[in-house]
Amino acid sequence: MSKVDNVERNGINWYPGHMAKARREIGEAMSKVDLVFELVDARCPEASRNPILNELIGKKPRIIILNKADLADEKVNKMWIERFKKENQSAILADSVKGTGVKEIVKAAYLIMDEKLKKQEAKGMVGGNIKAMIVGIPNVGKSTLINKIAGKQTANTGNKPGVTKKNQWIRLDDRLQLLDTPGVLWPKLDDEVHARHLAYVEAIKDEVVEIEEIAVQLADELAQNYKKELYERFKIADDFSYEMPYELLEEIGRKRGCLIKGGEIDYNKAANVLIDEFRSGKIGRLSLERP
Ligand SMILES: Nc1nc2c(ncn2[C@@H]2O[C@H](COP(=O)(O)OP(=O)(O)O)[C@@H](O)[C@H]2O)c(=O)[nH]1
Ligand SMILES: [Mg+2]
Repeated sequence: MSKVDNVERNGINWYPGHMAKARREIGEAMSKVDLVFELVDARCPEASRNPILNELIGKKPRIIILNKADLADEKVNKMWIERFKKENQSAILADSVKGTGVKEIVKAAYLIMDEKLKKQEAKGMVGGNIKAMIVGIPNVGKSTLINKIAGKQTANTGNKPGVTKKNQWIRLDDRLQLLDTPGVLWPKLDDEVHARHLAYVEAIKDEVVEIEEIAVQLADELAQNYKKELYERFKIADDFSYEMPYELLEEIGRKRGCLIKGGEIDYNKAANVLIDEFRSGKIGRLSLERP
């Protein structure tokens, strides 16, 4: 995929001007913080990162938060944590809706900022502060996490680029403060497999993807890694096999009575059923990427 394709596939949300604005605004916000929480989707921690952050973050420490861990495969979650540990990268599993992981986030922040706090103390600064911000692509749960932390609805919703609101600090703990507005990075689409994963988890809006094509690929991908869960959910016979990937979506449609006049399969309906049930975790806890 070319750069132009990237932009076009980003469609309504991400024009080059948006990206430039996001970059600039995150860069500015970055100069006010000591620490960055990089929020990614636990189901696809590779696809949901954008390496542009490496440029913006400079030498500041980061903590990777694998959010929506409740929707991802527990075994695979552990594998990702192990992997980041090996790379000396602090990483935490979180469910921002329930608030699971928030305590660990605070703990990890103190651990990573220990040196800075000690230096502050040595200089006689009592109650020195750590300032942090959340950065991530759309739909990873940035606003949900900020709202959970703040305990009220202060975070921006929607997928506006950059850091759009006037800065306010939310107190996480006596010495830890969080910028109330997240940095919104654009989803990176130059890798085809990653772009697909981003579509499954709705980091790319449904309006700008071919929903039936995406569903055919999702069904096929799940059949490879989570056949049991997929077949059980849609009551597909164990011995069902297919040659062309679309035949699996067809079977899902058949099982769910997604039909149009004349008894033919309504692919669009079947696609929406599969994608909705994947996103809501009804098929099971499913990870799209393993380390
Ligand atoms: N299951 C689950 N859903 C989440 C989690 N965090 C956020 N969500 C949902 O994901 C959607 C996008 O969240 P939002 O905070 O708006 O994402 P943002 O675009 O990064 O700010 C919303 O429907 C949230 O309820 C999580 O940890 N687990
Ligand atoms: Mg948001």
